[in-house]
Amino acid sequence: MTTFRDIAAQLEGQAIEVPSWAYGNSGTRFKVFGSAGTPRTVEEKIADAATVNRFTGLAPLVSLHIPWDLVDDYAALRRYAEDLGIGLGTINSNTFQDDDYKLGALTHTDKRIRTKAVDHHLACIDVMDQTGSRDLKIWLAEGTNYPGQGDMRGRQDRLAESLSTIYDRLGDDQRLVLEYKFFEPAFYHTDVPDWGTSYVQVQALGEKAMVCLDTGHHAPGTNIEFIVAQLLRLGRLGSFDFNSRFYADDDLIVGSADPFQLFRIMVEVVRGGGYGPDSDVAFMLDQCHNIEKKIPGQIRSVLNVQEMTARALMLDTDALTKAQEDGDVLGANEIFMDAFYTDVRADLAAWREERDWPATPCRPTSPAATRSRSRPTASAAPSPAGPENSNEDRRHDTEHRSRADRPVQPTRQRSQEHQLRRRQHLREGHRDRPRHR
Ligand code: RM4
Ligand code: MN
Repeated sequence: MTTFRDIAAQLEGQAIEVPSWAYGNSGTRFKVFGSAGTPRTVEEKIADAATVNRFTGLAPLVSLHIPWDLVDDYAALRRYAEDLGIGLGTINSNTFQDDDYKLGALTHTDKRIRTKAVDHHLACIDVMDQTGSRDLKIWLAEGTNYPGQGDMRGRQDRLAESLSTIYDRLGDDQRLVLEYKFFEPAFYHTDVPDWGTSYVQVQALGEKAMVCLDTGHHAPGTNIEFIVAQLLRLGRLGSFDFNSRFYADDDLIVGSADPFQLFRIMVEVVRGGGYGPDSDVAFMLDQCHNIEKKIPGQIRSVLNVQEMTARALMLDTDALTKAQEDGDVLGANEIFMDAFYTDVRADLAAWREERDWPATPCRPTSPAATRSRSRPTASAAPSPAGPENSNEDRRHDTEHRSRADRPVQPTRQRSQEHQLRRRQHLREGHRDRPRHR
């Protein structure tokens, strides 16, 4: 019987990348609800991401979106993030908010527009050179709404050509990850609708091109863990965009709609070598928090991933393999379910407390932690409900004093050193190891 103590060491190096856009205001197409303390600048988004990391020890990288996170000096932004104890992660391109791209970007029939879209990605790689980011993530809002509207085959060919120009610009330690999504904003056909299409496209590019799996981008009932298993088997699972959905792509908190699905995914990740120091898989959140508090929402999210990872690690794989090979259908399923039903929350909370990472999923700060510790920053001091976006200095957009100007009390030395090692490990992309298993 596996106990929490047996697997605790394996949780030590877990890293989940948080998206800068999770901290900004977002909404549905009906309404965007503003919230007090919402970041006004990239720096403030990074500061919020750093708060999530200080409370969880789980989020050492923040992913940026170009042009939403445009700044003049990315080297300075990198130093700013590093001073707050985190690094800059994946760079996300954007070819979905420009009139020119109404009928396509990388797939457009007009060479001028294709070149413009390719150039945007080359500019993103310039940013990566300065931020030290490993991954360029490409999600395309491309497709058609009506049968006959476009030549689907020709669009695939143009996509391949555009991607190959982008790929050629990548540095040795950089990667391209191609995300797929089965519908929206196009509703008849999508140019990269599924893992198979993404796989075919990245396979043609070379070893530095991988598939990005966004958990929200599948039709209801899709067996996502099978896709995880297949992509790991093929050596092409580059990254996750974690989130939850009930119907369409709604970017809700990962592990909230179906924690069992997240567990099943993590089981296949562990099974396929996608977890741990030898893995190159990036675990990212792609979420928005429209009605809930954003920093606690992100904390809840990374802790959900940690919790399901712990449960997946507790699966008794020897017993499971034996039951599978014995043809013991019910026994195998019971072993699987036993791991899922093992409640690790108290063990995890105690484990985090030992590391000065006091967040718990329901109460970002445990009562014990509140009594015994001073908080990392005055502005991040948790209210009874936990750390929030309630910084006085951000309450009014007209007031320009930035929270970033405030001194940040460093995390405990041990945590910081650990984080630095982990960030370096992530950046290096495990260069010396073979990319494929
Ligand atoms: C897409 C996809 C991408 C995200 C855009 C804004 O649905 O999930 O990852 O960057 O939305
Ligand atoms: Mn995504």
